[in-house]
Amino acid sequence: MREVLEQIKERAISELSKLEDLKSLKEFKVKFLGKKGEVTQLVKRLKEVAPEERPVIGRLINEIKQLLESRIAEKEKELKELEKQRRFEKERIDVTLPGRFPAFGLKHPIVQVMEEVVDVFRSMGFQVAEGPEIEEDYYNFEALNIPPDHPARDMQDTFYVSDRVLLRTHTSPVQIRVMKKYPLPIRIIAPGRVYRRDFDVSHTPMFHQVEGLLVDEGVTFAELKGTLQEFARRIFGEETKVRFRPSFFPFTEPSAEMDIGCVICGGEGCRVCKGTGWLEILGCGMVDPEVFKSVGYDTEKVTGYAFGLGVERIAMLKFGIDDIRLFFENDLRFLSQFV
Ligand code: 2U9
Repeated sequence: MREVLEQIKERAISELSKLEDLKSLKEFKVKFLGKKGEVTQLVKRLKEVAPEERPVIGRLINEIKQLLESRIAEKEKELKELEKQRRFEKERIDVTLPGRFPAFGLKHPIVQVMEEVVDVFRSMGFQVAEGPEIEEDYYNFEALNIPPDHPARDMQDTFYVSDRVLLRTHTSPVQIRVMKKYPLPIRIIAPGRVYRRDFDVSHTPMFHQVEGLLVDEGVTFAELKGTLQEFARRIFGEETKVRFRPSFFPFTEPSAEMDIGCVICGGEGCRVCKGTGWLEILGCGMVDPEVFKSVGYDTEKVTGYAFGLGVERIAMLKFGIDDIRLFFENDLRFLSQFV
């Protein structure tokens, strides 16, 4: 029996020294000290031992049990430390590695140009005004001296929601709303999306406009010219030449279009300016008294000027782009060039 005890003790200690993780340590504990464990079983075999030897053997069994328990506790401490080290190794962070760069977004070129245009007019004292994109026929057409049979109202140009409701074809209705709501003087710009049934290299069914309106007593065409000339120089450069040509719009009288010296050929004549040396960039004029009548102004006293430009057209000229549709295809190879 003493030999058996000695063998179990030797084997247990040797097995214990080979353990490498807490799971096998737990199994080891069950194997030797568990209810059916090898050491525990020895107690049951005490019957086989001669009665006078039993106390000695019993003590020996207890000693082995205590020895194993203390060795197991030591081993457990050791393995816990080892597992902690292993986990640290696995979770190690190399703080000297170069960072991963997040993908930066940037503003759409149309937004960039629109903000630039808006900032120029804001610096000249204009305030930004906004209004609904789904408009009533009255604000979009009637109040702007565009009668029911006017070609601009044609189903071919306008997206109708119902008889009386449509997608605004310009931002002018914003300015009608402002004039009806606020006292004089009025000095506003109305940037925003507008909609027309049109689609080719220079037209998309949705595009962006910035319109301006200045109303007071004694406003002159000379002030309009000076303001727009300054605008052109701020957007296209100090040396930019401008010229005004007579035109017609239902809501302005007299009306004009402003050209700038061609930014592509410098006025020599090229494909973009069709050999003229000039590029049309906006329309403008003195607000037609008929428009003032619809908002209840005294047309004997009140005068004002207005202008309108297409943001996509300005962006195309600024960046030298010949197809408006590129702005709306959302191809990152195109968009990421406008940093
Ligand atoms: C009110 C009165 C008058 C705004 C104006 C234009 C001339 C014009 C075009 C530019 C290119 C439209 O986007 S485009 O196709 N606009 O030529 N717009 S005068 O006149 C107004 C606006 C509001 C109350």
